[in-house]
This record gives sequence, structure tokens and C-alpha cells, in this order.
Amino acid sequence: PRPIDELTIWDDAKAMLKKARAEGIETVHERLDQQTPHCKMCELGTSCRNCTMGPCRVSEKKPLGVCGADADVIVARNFGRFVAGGAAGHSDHGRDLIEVLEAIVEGETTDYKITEEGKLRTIAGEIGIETEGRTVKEVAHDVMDEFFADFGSRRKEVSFLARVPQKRKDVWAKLGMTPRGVDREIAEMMHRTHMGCDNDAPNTLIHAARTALADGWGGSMIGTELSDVIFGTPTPRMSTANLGVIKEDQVNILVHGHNPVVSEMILAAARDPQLVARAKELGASGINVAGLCCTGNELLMRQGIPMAGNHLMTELAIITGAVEAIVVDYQCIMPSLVQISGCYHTKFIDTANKARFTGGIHYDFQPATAMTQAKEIVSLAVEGFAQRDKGRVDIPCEPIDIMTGFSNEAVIAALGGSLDPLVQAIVAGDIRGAVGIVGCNNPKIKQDSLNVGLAKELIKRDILVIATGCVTTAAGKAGLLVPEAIEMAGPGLKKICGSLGIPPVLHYGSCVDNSRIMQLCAALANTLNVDISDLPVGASSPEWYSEKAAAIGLYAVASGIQTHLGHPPHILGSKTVTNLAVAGLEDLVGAAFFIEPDPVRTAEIFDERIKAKRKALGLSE
Ligand code: NFS
Ligand code: SF4
Repeated sequence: PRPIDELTIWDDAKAMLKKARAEGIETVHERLDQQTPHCKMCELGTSCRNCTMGPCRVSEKKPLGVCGADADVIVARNFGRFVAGGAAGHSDHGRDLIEVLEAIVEGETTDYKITEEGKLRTIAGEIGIETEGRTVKEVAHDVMDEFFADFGSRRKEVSFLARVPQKRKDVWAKLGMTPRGVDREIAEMMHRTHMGCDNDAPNTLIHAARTALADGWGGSMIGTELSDVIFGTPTPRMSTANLGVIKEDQVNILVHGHNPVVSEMILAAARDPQLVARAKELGASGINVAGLCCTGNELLMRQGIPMAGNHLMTELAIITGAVEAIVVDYQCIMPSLVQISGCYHTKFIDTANKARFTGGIHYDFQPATAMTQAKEIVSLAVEGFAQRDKGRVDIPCEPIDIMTGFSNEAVIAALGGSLDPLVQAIVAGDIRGAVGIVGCNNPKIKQDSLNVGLAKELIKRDILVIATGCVTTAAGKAGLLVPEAIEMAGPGLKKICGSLGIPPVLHYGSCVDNSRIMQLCAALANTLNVDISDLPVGASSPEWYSEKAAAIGLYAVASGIQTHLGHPPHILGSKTVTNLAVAGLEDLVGAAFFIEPDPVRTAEIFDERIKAKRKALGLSE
């Protein structure tokens, strides 16, 4: 096995990896070793299993599949389906929020409610729904219908395109990239990539971008906005992160997955006085709900719950031996968590019919019965406290402080009611630009080395960093999410963040919340009367692994934002596709991807780009 020091930059992770090895528990790292070396053709994207004349693997010696598809076609098709998978994940999550809104409107649940009437009315106004003199239920009903229709096939464009600068919409219209309906673009991608359909790689990629845009400005944005409406718009608050948030003297429940619909209810149930009393009866001092991955981010943003870790910490959190239950919904939940839970007293509880785990305890979580089910789940965890083997508990560190809760609404409020002070700071060059660092961990990369390395390099250069997804906990553990982190920033950023009392790295939420960043970019572009591609901004996913991250990267690029990836997707087997991704898209949409494994070099590339964009806007470099 690879030495533990090479696997992660974190002491808490190293301690748990040592414990895992001592206890004979396999983790993602050992499984990666077993899977390496990977199939070269699959890595290059040149293998195809789309029909039973194959499977085919094309190469220089055998350049065509049985049907005659070449490497360009096969790579483009594979990548198109990859992006469709990611868009489907985010967007189906968005749809689940519409269904909760429906349950509220139809009176089927009282466990969920409309918390932010003001935001609901604002959104309604933006997408052309009458709000004057109408009740909140009437407005909510129309918003629900409108968003359901965004998933269908009878629209010319999804409703949140109302937020997009006209110049950008013109670019999309010209290219045939305007997202019409979430499900439609995803289904059409499946159609196009059937044998004998779209056999022109660039054309397939245009549709991949359209599918991604249906995610970013459709499904994801709906997910974020309705989550705010139902659970509250995030406001700045303090919390903590790392494995130290797991408490030896408490019942520990980890929420993992993406959708706040389940985790919010678990948190509420954990505050039930009877359940707390029962926990105390069993010798615990209370019930502690801590987050993993994106559902953790959702609760961190809105409720300030502590974060136990990001993607590569999920297995390790259980290995502390102090977790009574891990409650999951969907996405990024390694199936191995069931086995690892089985090595301890930990109960693995799944809650979505579309994401069941063999060996897990299943609850078919529904809006109408949510609180009752959540209480049952919390009760299972509480009773489990009695079975904890105290001799196997090891919580390796003390938690570190973080600041969270930066929704656009909160940022605008902090700026005194408009984006103008931010625009002025950008114009003055105190903030030279902004880069969103988003996404995952990947066991192929030393955990969080690039996520943290890049954030540090950027803030040094007076480039504001916005973090979402699994980068959040990384930035938090590195001490970047507290106001004191301005000491690591350049003089301009230090001045601005210092005067506002905010960190130079802002936590903007979960991965669907990347739509908040898109909304911010659109608002900045509209304020300056330019296209998004004219802004001194960038996006990066240094340690990405998932289909969803690819969809995010592609909607960022298609929206005009230069986007960095720490390693390439499986496209290198096609020159056409690769060249389009890293160069050709620049001519089409005004931005492209760049692939760079070194954080310093990455920061330099962003810096050059930001200089050029500032110059073009008539600003100092
Ligand atoms: Ni985003 Fe969030 Fe994490 Fe990656 Fe997975 S949890 S949706 S995909 S691993 S950042
Ligand atoms: Fe092979 Fe073509 Fe079938 Fe793919 S679609 S498996 S390349 S024959």
C-alpha cells in the first residue's frame, strides 16, 4: 500500500487511516491500488459499450468500432452521457424540492413549510409570475407549476434564463445551446448517443453544453432557490469542522448525501426533548448531528451544523468508532460505507427509493411522514449508543472554527443593500477578480492538497475565492474560512474583507449552490452591462471525480467562465474533443477548460486571465 503520508494532507485523516490499517479495514485508497493500472482505453475514453455489436475499443491499429464510429465519435458520446448523468443528479435533486413545495401547497405535509415568503415572491417576479395581491399559496402554486414545466419539453428556454445577460443568451441561441427543458436535454443526450445518431463530435459536445446549462440554470438553480424558500436563506454564522466535531460523550449522527429534505428533518428530530432525554438516560450528554459532503453543506449554510468532513473523510468518520448512525439520501455515498458501518456498531440508514444500499436500513422518506420517520431514525441512533465499543473510539483532534452562510442575499446585505461596493472594489483593483473553487476529492490526488493549495495561491494575489461542495471542509480545515485568514491574503483583499469582517474564502454552499455563483456572475455582468465572459472570474475543480462535477465545469465554461480541472476527463483519446474543450470552446462561448495539476501554475494562469479581462474592461491589471 502507498504510505499514508502520501494520501492526504490532514492529520485527522492520517490517524484514521492508521486505525483502519490496524483494524484490517479497507478504504478507498486500498481499492484504488487494486484497480490500478486502469484500462488505458477507458482512460482515454475510446471504449464503447453502447450496443451489442460491440463492446469496441478503438486505437491507432483498430481505428473504428464495429459500426464504424471513430475515436472522436466514441469519446464525444461517452463524455456527453457522462455530463448527462451529472445534470440528471443535480436536477433530480431539484425536482425533489419542487415535490416538497407541492406537498406544502397541497396541504399534504405540515413538517415542511414556506419559510421565506419574501424570497418566494422575488423568484416569482423574476420568472414572470404575478405576485401583487395574491396569497403565498397562490404564488407558490404557480412557481411550482412553472418549475415542473422547466423539466418538460414544451419550453423554448428554462425560466431562470430570465437571469442571464442578453449577450450570453444570444451566444447560446446562435450555437443551438439554449437549454429548453431539463429532462428534454438529458433525454436527447441519451438519444443522440445511441448507435447511429449524432456522429459529429463537436455537435455532440454542443448538446453536452446545453445539457449542462439545463442543470446550472435549471435543475440546480431550482434546487438551491426552493431549498432557501423552504429551509431559509443562509446568513453568515460560525461553525466548526474536521473529525473533532464528532463527540465522544454524545450520540453522533452523520448526515450524508445531498438533499436537505432528509437532513433538515433529522436535525429537527434530534432536538426532540424526549429523544434527548432518552440519550441522557443511556449515558450520553446529548445528540450531535454533524455533516458530510453536500447535505452537510446545506445544513452548515442554513443551520450552522458542524462538518465532519468531505468525500474522502466519509469512510474515516465511521472509523472513529463513535458514530451511532450515518443517514444518507443520495449521491457520492460510497457503497463501502455499509461494510465499514458493519465493522462497528454504526447503523447505516438510507432514505431514498432511488438510492438504496444492500445491507442498509431503509426508510422510504416522504414529505407527509417526514418528522415521524426522522424521529424513528434518530431513535435508532440513540438506542445504538448503548452498543458503542468505547475501547475502539478514537476522535483524533479538536475542531477548527469556520464561517459559513454566504448566500448572495447575505452578501448583498453585508454590502449595504447592493453589489455596488463589490463592483467598486473590483474596479479599484482591491479585489482583482474571483474564482470559485468547487467539487470533490479523488483518491488519485493527495487529499485536499490542490483544493487548499490553489485557494491559498489565489487569495495571495487578491483574488477572492468562493468555495462550495467538498472544497468547503478543505478550506475550513486549512483555516481559510475565518476572518483571521485575511492574514494569508494580498493587501487589497485583506483591506476589503477586513473592513467587512469576512474571510477571503467565502463558503457559498453545496454543489447545487454553484448556481448561486452563476447568479452572482450574471448580476455582476448585468450591473456592468457586459457578458459573463467579460468578467475577471474563473472556476476550478482541482480534485473532481464525479459526473456532476463535469456538468458543473461545462455549464461554467458555456456560461463564459474559464474553468480549471486538476486532471482531465476521459477524453484524451480524441484530439477533436480535447482541442475543443481546451481551446475551441473559447471561440464559441468565450471560455474553455484548462487542465493543470500544479496549484501555483494554476493560480498563475488564472492571474494572467484576470489581468487580460481587467484590461479589456479598462481597469488596472
Ligand atoms: Ni459535489 Fe457534493 Fe463532494 Fe464532489 Fe460529491 S459531495 S455534489 S460531487 S464529492 S463535491
Ligand atoms: Fe461498437 Fe459502435 Fe456498438 Fe459502440 S455503438 S459498441 S462503437 S458497434
